[in-house]
Amino acid sequence: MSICAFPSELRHQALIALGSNLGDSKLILESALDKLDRTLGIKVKARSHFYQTKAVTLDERPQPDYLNACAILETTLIPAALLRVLQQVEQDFGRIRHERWGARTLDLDLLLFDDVILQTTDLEIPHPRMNDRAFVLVPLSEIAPDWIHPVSGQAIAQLAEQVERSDVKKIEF
Ligand code: A4P
Ligand code: MG
Repeated sequence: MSICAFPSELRHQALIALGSNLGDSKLILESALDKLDRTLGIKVKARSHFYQTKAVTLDERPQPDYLNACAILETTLIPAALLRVLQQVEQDFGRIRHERWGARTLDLDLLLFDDVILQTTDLEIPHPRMNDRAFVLVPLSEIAPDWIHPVSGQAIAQLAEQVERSDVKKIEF
């Protein structure tokens, strides 16, 4: 008998972050959301505006601004399977992993999954850096302000109030 902590027939809610700072970022983010919505076992229930954000980098080398957004997914997939789909979509849009935090056509991060807390070699939920990042929390608070972060116990709207947001600008397309 196999034991599965996430029965696949149940619908789960997942929050994801999208980022791009190479290529036609607006087209890439819109197409990625379309592709996810057409994937078996995934529906995009809500998406934020797009935001132009200053790149957060590991060193002093300049990078183009990012376009960032967040989305709520409804899914029958377990977290590991959802991560594999996100990574496949990144690759479909030409993501090449050169260096950590390097410029990229598409980055898809799994932020939260129901109220799951999970740490494996490939996947950590909640995303470990989300609470420090205005480029995540500002779009996320548009679509999921009342979602409670299962580790900090704070709502997304509260977390968003605690970050400096001057480098995050809403884009009206
Ligand atoms: N991984 C573990 N947990 C997760 C998760 N919850 N979601 C693993 C997604 N991936 C997760 O990711 C590295 C590994 O993390 C994966 O193999 C996966 O198994 P990656 O996408 O290959 O590399 P990365 O994105 O360069 O590294 P990292 O550390 O995930 O970077 P972040 O935290 O995603 O930050 N500035 C602005 N303004 N906007 C941005 O979007 N993004 C980054 C990347 C840096 N600066 C930015 C932005
Ligand atoms: Mg990433």
